[in-house]
Amino acid sequence: MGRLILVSNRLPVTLRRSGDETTLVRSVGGLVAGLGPVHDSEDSLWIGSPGGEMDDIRRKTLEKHRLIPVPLPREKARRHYEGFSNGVLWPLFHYFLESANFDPQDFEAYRFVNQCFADVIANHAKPGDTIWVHDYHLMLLPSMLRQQLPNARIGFFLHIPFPSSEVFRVLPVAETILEGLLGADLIGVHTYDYSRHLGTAYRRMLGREVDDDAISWEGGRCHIRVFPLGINAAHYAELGQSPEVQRRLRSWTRRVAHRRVVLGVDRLDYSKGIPLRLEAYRRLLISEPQWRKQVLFLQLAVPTRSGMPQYRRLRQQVEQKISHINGEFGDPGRMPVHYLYRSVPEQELSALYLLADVAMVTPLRDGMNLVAKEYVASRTDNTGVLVLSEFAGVASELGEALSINPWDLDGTARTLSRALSMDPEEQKERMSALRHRVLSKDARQWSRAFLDTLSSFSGRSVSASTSGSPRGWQARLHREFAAARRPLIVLDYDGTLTGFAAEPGHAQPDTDLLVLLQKFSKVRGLEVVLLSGRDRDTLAQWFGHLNIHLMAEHGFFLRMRGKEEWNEIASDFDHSWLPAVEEVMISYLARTPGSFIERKHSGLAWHYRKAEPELGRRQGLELAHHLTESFANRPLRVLKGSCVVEAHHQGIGKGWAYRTLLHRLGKRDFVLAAGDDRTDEDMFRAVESGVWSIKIGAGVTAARVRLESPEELRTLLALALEARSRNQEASRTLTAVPGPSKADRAKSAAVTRGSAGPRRSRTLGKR
Ligand code: GDG
Repeated sequence: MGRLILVSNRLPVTLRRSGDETTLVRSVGGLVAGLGPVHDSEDSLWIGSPGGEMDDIRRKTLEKHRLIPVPLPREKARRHYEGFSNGVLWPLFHYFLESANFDPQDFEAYRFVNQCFADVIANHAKPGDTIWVHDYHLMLLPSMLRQQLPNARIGFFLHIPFPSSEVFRVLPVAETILEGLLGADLIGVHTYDYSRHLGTAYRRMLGREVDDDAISWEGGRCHIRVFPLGINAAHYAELGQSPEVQRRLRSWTRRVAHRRVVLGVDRLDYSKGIPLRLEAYRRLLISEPQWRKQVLFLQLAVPTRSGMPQYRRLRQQVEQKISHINGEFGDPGRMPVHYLYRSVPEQELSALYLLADVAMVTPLRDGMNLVAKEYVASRTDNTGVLVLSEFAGVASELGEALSINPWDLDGTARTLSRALSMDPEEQKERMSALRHRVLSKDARQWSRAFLDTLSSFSGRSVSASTSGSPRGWQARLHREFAAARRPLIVLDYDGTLTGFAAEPGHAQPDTDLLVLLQKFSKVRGLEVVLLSGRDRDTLAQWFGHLNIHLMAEHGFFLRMRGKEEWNEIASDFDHSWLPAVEEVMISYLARTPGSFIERKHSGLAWHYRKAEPELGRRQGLELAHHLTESFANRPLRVLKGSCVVEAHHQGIGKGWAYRTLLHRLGKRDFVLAAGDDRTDEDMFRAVESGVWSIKIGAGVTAARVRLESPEELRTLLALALEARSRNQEASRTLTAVPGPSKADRAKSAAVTRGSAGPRRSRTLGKR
């Protein structure tokens, strides 16, 4: 088992130096609250910038706690943190479009810092380690890491919202950010909305298909999943009972002198909605004056990003608002708002959670918000009311809270009044339901769920050619091919032997491919079949001069090598549904600019790869649904491929074609079958064990092995050919040495009979 490498922009501590002594103080914030317990209990390293000067003593102190600093030049670090991360991504992702100030130099620093992280991580990572990158400061890092560590297991978690793609696309470097994330095997977010937004951004901005919540790209598959962060709820419940917290609670209870307490706890950030919350409270005091002497609003605001002008302005604004309210409604010794601008120890926070009759968690936007969960976890006696903004990620989990829209000031004031007057029965009912939810999923479960999912995906998304022992299977395949007497090679064309072109007609074979196929066509005993979804004319035009078999329209037509005519493999199909399906497709053509229909003898295909991606995808889904439902009683099969919806006769498919082919060609002692998309999966499922079924590209597959690209397949084929000619050369010169042993031949022949047999075959050339 490898180690876990946690990566965040800042290390979770601040170093304090007094005299000779260096101590660590844990930082405050949601990310540290979520990951701290993971680091405490795992064999992990945590890599991040130390946020200050570094020397040997500091470095050693950090290393004792398994913390690895990433040294950053000061100006780059400032532009990365204040400039791009918190000056652009933070406001934009929280829907403060006008506060986002994009400066290309800041983005350059962002890129630079992400690269510094990649270099430090690459120096520390060992094979088998899991790298888990956190948050918006490091969104280019997954792909940078993938370049340096192609086989690494890489996860990414975004702690803040991912906005609607309509907002995200405002960002001039939005595409680069999306590309930067693709290097991760798994991207985690807090809510379904964020995952949907992210998927839409990939579709609309990069034109990527998002299939089964995953994006396939040239180097692998990147999954998007929802993992709502939890807290260590048992800890909060216990902490509240400790003598220290109880002492602090008594002291506060004396100070509030029988008033009801409304609590706000936030980093002093504009996303948290503190000024509007205060204004709503003010409106309550105006509209329901009886509360003026009975309520204390206690706002704990933790200093954050105080170097940035926006945050300094926010502080002024909040403090002015508070003095305004206190001036308007306060008496000496009895102010309606009590304000703490500092970070307090955990015991103090716990005492405040216990003290508060009402907690107001009213952000304008928040990725999750852990304060809401901490308040709930602390209320072991099921009293207290949570007032919660509908714009916090946590709102999707905590339905029993009193929900508010923070912009609706009067509505919020009314809800606050309702919270203050709620009878104990209703409080108990709501709070116990909330507690049940918060206690059922803690931070440990969250990290477990993420890491388990990551390990289940990263195995599949790494291609077989780069995982395990790549040379192992390829060398074995070559040996078996070299020794086979009656080999068969079945190849799909588009996406398998060549890449995709925007126009199907533009994907003609290049000379290299034709030369390669020509060489194969001359190998004695070998049968080569091109099994494609394309029509007869195209295949005949491109490959008709080669001495190989051609199968068109997924095997509906067969042209045996050396022959001119095509045969319909089965002629008793009912085609009467074709005109009606075509009519439906024409209606989709009309409302989807850029789409087109391909007419084949055995069916129809509606392509949308040139349409606006999101529109094409939606129409494609709708068309597939429409055809499946409307023609349920007809013998047709609807297939949704990559930017295409196909309707063809039921029963026709590459699996069926493969079986028919074997029947015609007779038993084979070696079979290689390669393809890249869903139609080829039919064939992969139909082949016997022992067959070399090869999936080209990413995605879940039934094939035995995987290669990344058509180029890799071509290389594999060329080397197989070489191995075979070497073998024949050797058997000519070493006439005294017998051919493959009887036993080997028997094993090889078993391939097409459905028995795996031992995979290794001996060859003359290798002896
Ligand atoms: C980001 C996202 C997401 C606060 N004051 C003190 C103190 N805290 C602790 C709280 C809580 C944490 O800080 C704040 O977490 P939040 O989740 O509320 O907010 P962010 O810092 O903005 O966190 C957020 C989070 O990441 C996790 O993914 O939920 O949406 O914005 O744990 O208890 N802790 C101490 N003293 C304080 O004065 N000790």
